[in-house]
Amino acid sequence: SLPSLPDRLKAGIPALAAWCGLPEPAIPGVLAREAFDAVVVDMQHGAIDFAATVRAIPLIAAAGKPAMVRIPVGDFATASRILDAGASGVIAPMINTVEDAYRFAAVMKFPPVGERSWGPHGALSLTGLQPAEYFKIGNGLSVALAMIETQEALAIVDDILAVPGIDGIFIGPSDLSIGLSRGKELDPASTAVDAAIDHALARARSAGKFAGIYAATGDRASELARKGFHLVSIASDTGLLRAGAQMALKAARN
Ligand code: 3PY
Ligand code: MG
Repeated sequence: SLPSLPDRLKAGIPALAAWCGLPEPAIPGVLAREAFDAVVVDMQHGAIDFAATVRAIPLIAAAGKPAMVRIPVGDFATASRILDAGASGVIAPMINTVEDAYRFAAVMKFPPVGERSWGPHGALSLTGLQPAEYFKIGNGLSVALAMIETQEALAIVDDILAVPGIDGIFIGPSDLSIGLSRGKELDPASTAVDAAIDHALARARSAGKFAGIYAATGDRASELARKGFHLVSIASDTGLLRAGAQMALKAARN
């Protein structure tokens, strides 16, 4: 059976996720065996395609970890297919209007909440559930996280959080930094971004929904986790490879 991502996010200890974009399903499979609480496959900025993402999901699940996928901007049809494959969560980038949030929720949840179409073949084999059972509890098995990463989204974060079927938000500090500075800088830990992060986190918590955020390093993740996030991503596959290579080279040349 699949580990429950909603239960893990409610645990009171932030879930720490690996972030993978290299076009090879074995990489999330390998990282899932480390002490991460979840693994995210990034189809927005990663080079990984749909077929490889779908192959990564059972590898992550086999390590006992929930698989999450970030879809490309506006590619809501893919969100549904990712759930069919057995993912436990989908992160949708650039949710900037209430309409975007409704469209995302629609593909993530079966009626009466949304309009998700039936066909969860991979999810049935991973969960071991019968179709009728999966239909009954499916909406609660996975989480829909709407990315808040623009000034527009920040201004309507309460409205996005209020959309039925949206389980929470996921903050993108880099795009937020670009947006809040009106294109003048990229500083995902600026004072302005930090204020926006605190605001969005507080709104999500007061709505009783989940809040996640992207961190590029373990140190930043530790700072953000202490603020009360349910989910913090740390360390991309590329970043880990480069850091590991640099560490080994440094040691070898010492
Ligand atoms: C951002 O910081 O904008 C993100 O989308 C995280 O990858
Ligand atoms: Mg972004």
